[in-house]
Amino acid sequence: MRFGHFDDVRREYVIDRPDTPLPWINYLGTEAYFGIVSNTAGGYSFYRDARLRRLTRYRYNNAPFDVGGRYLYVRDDATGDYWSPSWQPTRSRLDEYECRHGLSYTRIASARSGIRVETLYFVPLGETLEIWRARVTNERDTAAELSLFSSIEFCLWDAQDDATNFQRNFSTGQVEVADGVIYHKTEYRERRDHFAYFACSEPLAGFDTQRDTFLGAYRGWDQPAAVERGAAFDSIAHGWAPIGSHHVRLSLAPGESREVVFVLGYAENPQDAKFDPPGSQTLDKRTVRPVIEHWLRPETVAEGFAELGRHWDVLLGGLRVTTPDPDTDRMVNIWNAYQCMVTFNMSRSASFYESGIGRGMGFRDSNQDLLGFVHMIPERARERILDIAATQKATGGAYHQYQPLTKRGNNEIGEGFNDDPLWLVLGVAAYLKETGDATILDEPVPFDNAPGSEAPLYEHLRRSVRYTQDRLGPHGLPLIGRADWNDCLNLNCFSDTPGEPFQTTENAHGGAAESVFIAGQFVLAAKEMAAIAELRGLDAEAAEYRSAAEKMTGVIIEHGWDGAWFRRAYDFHGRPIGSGEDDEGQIFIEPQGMCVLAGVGLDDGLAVRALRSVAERLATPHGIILQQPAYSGYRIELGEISSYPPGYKENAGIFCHTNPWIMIAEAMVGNGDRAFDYYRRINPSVRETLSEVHRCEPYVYAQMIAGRDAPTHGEAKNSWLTGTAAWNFAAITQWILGLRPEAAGLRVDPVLPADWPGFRATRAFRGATYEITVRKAAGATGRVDHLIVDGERVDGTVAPLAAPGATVRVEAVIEG
Ligand code: BGC
Ligand code: IFM
Repeated sequence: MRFGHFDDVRREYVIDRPDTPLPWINYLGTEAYFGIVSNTAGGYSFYRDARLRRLTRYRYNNAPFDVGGRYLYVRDDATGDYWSPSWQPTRSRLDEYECRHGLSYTRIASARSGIRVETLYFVPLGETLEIWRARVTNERDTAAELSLFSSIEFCLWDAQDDATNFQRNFSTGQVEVADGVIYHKTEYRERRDHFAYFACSEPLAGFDTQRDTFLGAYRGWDQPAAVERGAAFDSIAHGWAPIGSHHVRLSLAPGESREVVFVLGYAENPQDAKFDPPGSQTLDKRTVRPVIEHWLRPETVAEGFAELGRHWDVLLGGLRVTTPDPDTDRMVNIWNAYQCMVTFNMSRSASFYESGIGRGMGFRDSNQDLLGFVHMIPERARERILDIAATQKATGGAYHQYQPLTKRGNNEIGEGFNDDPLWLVLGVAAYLKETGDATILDEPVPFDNAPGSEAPLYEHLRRSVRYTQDRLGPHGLPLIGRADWNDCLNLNCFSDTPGEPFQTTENAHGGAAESVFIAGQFVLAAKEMAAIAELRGLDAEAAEYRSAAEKMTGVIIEHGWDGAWFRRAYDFHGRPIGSGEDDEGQIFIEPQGMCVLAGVGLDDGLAVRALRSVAERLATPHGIILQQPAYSGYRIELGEISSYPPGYKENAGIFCHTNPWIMIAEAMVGNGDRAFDYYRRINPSVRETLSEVHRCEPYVYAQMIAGRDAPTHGEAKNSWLTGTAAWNFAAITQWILGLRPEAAGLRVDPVLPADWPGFRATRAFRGATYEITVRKAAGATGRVDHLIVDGERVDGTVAPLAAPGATVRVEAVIEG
């Protein structure tokens, strides 16, 4: 069952009924000002940091699930009938409804009783504000006397404090209303540096800024008193809950349309601003007034919106594919790339499942996100890498997260996830291959942001590798510390006394438990380091990295192989995890993926054997499960993984992030059919027809799909902010389609499904444009042997670097 359809030409997903199984959301903003918007206009906005600069208030885990947002109300002043054109919050019957989620904009259109309202929400490039453009049309054959009310609820900036510190918050809210603009100036009294504003292009019939006046006592957003009576109260908030609401009256002749523009924005005064007379609490509006006036003009809005579209043309234009599979094309060309940009901007901070409070930018996550967006915005990838590296400690260790506004490591969560440092190597390697910009390696970067501690980025990478080498456990495998990629595999948790709270053993090396996953990741990272060292002419060092990779490969084969698959880890007591020796958690997906990616077992058949075990034991029609059998009860020595009921999250859920590792591994062993089959099983566009089961948005990946042990097998959760986006993008574009950026050029080495006749692609790379055609004989399952580059034969599969601006034609044929 579907709740909408894809409009690939307009790059939109069109939702045609408001009651989707879950709110289906989109993101506004591309640079510094961001918003989340659902298909019924729910959501909130923030400037840079969803925790520290939250503009509008949103209550998570609400009932209904999604209430609070960018709401308009229309009132027929002749009858008193009123409704929300976005359905929520009044949920009145609508004669028509359509929500189009596009690239950084959302358009919600609906009609009731002959009044059509179409609202476009977007953030113009280069601005710290959002536009709501409401087009109200009278489709009746009589005149309509209407009222239009806007509404938002201001958050008192720090969203964590806003949600908890009511004894203070109920007395701090302050607003100012001047020339029809509502200013939210809580905190201005003390800091004088930031405020929000909410403006409207029409003359106001009234306004409200006090929530309880606008709504009325004991009423919610579905039934505001001001809307019901058809007149605002002109309330001025003092403490309690400041809101912004404009009241506009519209007289529309039959067939007449009117555009009303609302602008919600964030402003910062210059550091040295001394605008106010001392002691005055009046906002200085000189810098924002011209901005507001500019954006309230419909022509400016139209141009700003067109510019946003052009921005996306450029971003997405760098890689376009035409394959025999429309679901692949749609995801690669539009939605997967878009999701990669959103995860770049948000990391794991703000979605409808990540509160924007709990988690900042993840060290591990942000490095992996690079894989998905580096080709679109290499300059920002560079900046991101340097920000991340600056949070690294001198030991090579990494804070697990950092706050985007301060760019400082988060002390509350701290460090000790022992995979973290190695992701920096893999992120930088991806950047280097895409851009060829080796200068980044010489950039001075501090440790833990401490002034004076700067060392070249290359030194940070060295320390990342050394961090693992300095922390090896009893079998010579890397110590896992608090956890590795699997946050919930907490193997240093134990209690000697049953019934007592568990402790985390923190000795100098972070416990004794070891990770085969980190071992695989180390092999991969050490090989990347060897290549980077060679790039710098450090051949001896490169050789050391290669031999370290080889040695670790040996350790994996000796202690990490369980007979038919790679083991997952050893617990604190030295017992194998992910082994046939246990009756639960016998096989985990992560080491099968990561070890094969690193090349372990490729020559001796272990890789193929491990992948066969994955197919036999972990693959389901809804994707590949993280581990089997699920843990039936809590096991203190495994930690959080066993806290989930079977089938959810890390306890045998389909953790989508890991599936592309297996797709890549299958491609590496030359199995195109299976790689692509796995790709399709979790491809959201393919799953669109199962929307009543999948429940999350059909245009983006979710973190998890319930595994076969769950009663809701196939149900997705936690959409949008997941490493799944970047890794699937890498799996399909770099491994199945085989277009891999490398130091020497663009590799074209696809591993395709047998029944494909080939595909075409356009790939921007190092300033040149590669027009690629791959043809394949029917049923052939082999690999490309040589390329024809601009008419000349090139042995192997690397199309050499070309002059910037050049167009390079690459042809490849798979014959056997
Ligand atoms: C959280 C878990 C969660 C995991 C993955 C951890 O940091 O504690 O609840 O499952 O991250 O999202
Ligand atoms: O690897 C983690 C990621 O950093 C956050 N989400 C869950 C993953 C698996 O635990």
